[in-house]
Amino acid sequence: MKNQDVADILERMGTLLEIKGEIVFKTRAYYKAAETIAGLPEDIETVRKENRLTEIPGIGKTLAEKISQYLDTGRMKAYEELTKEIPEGLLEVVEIPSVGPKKAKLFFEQLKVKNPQDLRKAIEAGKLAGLPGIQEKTIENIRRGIKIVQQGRERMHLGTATQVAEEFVAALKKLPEVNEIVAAGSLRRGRETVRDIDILIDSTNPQRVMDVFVHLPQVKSVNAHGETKSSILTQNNDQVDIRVVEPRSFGAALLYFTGSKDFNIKLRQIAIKKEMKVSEYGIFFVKGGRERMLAGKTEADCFKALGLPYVPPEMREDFGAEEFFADKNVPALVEFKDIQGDLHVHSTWSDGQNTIAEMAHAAAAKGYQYLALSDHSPRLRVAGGVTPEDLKKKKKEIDDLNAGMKDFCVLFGTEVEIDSAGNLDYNNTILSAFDFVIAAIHSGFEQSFGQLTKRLVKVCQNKYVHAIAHPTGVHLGKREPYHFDFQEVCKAAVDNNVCLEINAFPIRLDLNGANVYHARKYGVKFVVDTDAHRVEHMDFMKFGVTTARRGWLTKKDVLNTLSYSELMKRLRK
Ligand code: DGT
Ligand code: CA
Repeated sequence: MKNQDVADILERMGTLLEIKGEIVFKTRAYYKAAETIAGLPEDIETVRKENRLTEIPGIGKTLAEKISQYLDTGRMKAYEELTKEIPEGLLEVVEIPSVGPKKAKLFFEQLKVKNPQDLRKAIEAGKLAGLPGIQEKTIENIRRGIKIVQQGRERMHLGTATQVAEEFVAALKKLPEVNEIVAAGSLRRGRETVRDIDILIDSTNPQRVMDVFVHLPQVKSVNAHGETKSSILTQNNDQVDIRVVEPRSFGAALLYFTGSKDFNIKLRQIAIKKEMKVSEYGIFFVKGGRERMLAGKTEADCFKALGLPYVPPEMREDFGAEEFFADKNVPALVEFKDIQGDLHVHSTWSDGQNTIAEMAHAAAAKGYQYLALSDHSPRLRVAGGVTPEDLKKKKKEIDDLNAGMKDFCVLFGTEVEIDSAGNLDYNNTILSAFDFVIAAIHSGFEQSFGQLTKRLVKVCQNKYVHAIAHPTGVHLGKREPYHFDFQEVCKAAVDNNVCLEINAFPIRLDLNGANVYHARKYGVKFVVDTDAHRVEHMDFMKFGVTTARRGWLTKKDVLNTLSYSELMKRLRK
């Protein structure tokens, strides 16, 4: 399907036109078309073949011609013409936090900035100071933004890493020479971002595995092609390393290459005390310069040989390690199968792409018992928040739908905006009508530490609020978390019976594993939600569960592991 490719080029076209200074009407048309095509439930090429492009809302004759040209030739003439005028590198400038199209236009026109490197140089040379509307603080924010983007480029989201790894694992698994194959490293630990993918293989014919690997179609360049180790870059510049090991060492190698480095160091310290040695080849008993192999075939054998219980990969981080090695207690971590529903998804009532019915049927098909349609409130204008009048219609739609569904219930929810003073966007009468209220900050991130803390504490004290959405506001690789007193907010959440969200959307993963680990110690309870804006996004739940496990959560720490009836009892505060 080329839907996403078409959406991407239209989106880029819109941005370039915006930098050029085109009227909003025109740029908006490109953005809108991009969004519609990205969410199109059928293949755009089929639509094109059947001459139905102009039947797509927002696609007129001219746009349809451009799309057809792109589908036929892989190029769009209008786009290429435009990039002669407005350099493509500006698309990256726009992506830098605190920049956006208006400032990109200003820097391009006044300073001939054509890409992020130019912008960095201009900042270093002090050229931004004095430009209209550019304060000292703006320059500082842009400088930080450039750094965040750079770091973001060095690390993939867990979502991307999972997808890339799955492709390589599937391709290599087909080889009869491959016995076992596992993606290790930070990906196996479920870390929020991943620098490179480390794949471990048990095979009797390493040479053949290496040869097939470096010639896979996903490979753009080969960094190393050895007898048992190879490293490549994908077409998207993601690094994938593979290693072939002997069956008798597979478990030890998996343990070693899963890491984390800190966890490995702690294991080694334990081993030394027991006159043992841990390496990627096995666990050895060491005495008088002689070594005897104790374990290595499986990870479980290795832990056992060290006198330790099996530690799930998600727990092998530096946070929590002290606690684990002190009392060697491994809690029964929450599992994907424990999740009974999703409490934060959107529909066409706000900025979602699917109707309530489409979302509900997809959730029911996953085996969930419930789904809360938590659409935005009006204050978030870009997301088309639901007005109080429309809420009545939305409620009616939900009631009608529920009447026709068996063993499944749609909850009437909202993701309500928190204003700069910590007040909510709906009044208490309206709020009291919802089954589920999750409160969220989408603006005013620049407030002081004290203000943000007060704002979040105040929200916890509102008796209609059940949870706080994406509590730190982080956008991985794009925006840093906002700063507030985490402990203070956790305490307020516990005191007022408010959950903190683990938002499973891969660019968020907010709270992250470390946050969750600490919040749990303060007694916080959690909801794990996907923030889905269309049906497929509900698959992100697995990343949320991984994050919950990284924070050592058990089933009872997570609200949406409750059955429908237990959940409803808990929601009536
Ligand atoms: P990443 O790739 O930065 O997201 O994180 P990891 O954890 O995948 O790190 P990576 O790819 O450098 O190495 C994979 C694993 O190999 C790592 O988690 C632990 C192990 N490892 C790598 N270098 C060392 C080392 O110098 N000492 C020890 N003990 N273990 C190491
Ligand atoms: Ca890695």
